[in-house]
Amino acid sequence: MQIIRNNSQDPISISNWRWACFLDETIKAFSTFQTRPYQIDNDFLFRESFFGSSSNPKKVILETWGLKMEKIRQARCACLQAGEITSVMNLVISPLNNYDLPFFGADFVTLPNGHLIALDLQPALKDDITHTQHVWNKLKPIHAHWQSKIPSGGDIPSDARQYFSPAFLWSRIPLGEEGDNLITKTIKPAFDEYLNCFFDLLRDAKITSKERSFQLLNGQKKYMRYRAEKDPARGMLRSFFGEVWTESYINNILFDLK
Ligand code: DBV
Repeated sequence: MQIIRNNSQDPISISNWRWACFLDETIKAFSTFQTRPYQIDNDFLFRESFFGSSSNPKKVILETWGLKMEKIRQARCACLQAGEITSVMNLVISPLNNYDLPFFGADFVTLPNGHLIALDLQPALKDDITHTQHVWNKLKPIHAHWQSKIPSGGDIPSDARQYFSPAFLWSRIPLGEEGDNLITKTIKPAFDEYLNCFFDLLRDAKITSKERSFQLLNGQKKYMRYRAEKDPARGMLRSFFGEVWTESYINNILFDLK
């Protein structure tokens, strides 16, 4: 059945997409606000392809959800399912630069070798206490509670550290029942608390001075440039959808603040 998505707020319709309840929670959190679709070409709203051997081709589907609203420049989610196992949710909520707010970043990735969980309220200005203190005071105790229940994710690329807060929830979890339980009983409630924390900050955020908004814009652009250059999914997306489409997707949709 041909899936037609005409705008970024149309529901995601990937059957057996592992992370559906996380995006549903995000959509519910936005439902109390006036939101509008984010302009995304059809080529990136829905994309389907096949991979694997010609005798036994497997389907890969990618759909992009998105919106914008007062205080939020772009909220978008890359939703991918490739075959039975590989399942990705890459969610980034980007505030407008005239509010002293962090990015909401969730990178949930299931690959044949396990689940990767990266969740954070990521600073645009990490070394600026005005930008970080009101966030970390709230988030650190939440992080301490949930990180203690899951295995560590191990090292992260050193040049990426400046884009994560001290409350970065980071884990690598094995596939299988044990992993499924951890995702349901620990990752989901943790995600809900990080999301609530972000929306509390969003409601309280007051518009900043012009001078401050320039500082925030520079920090946001640095983050976006880093993520576009170092996107760990580049190889995978190119293998599924080709180089041209992938570079346009990464630079003009996912990390489009240059
Ligand atoms: N990561 C993305 C987008 C994805 C995506 C847009 C559409 O930014 C998926 C998909 N992330 C993805 C995949 C992997 C990772 C890894 C497929 C696994 C790569 C592999 O193991 O083959 C958080 N994502 C990671 C890693 C981290 C993050 C730390 C592991 C290290 C790595 O492989 O690089 N969030 C991610 C990240 C930053 C961030 C790298 C950087 C600032 O904010």
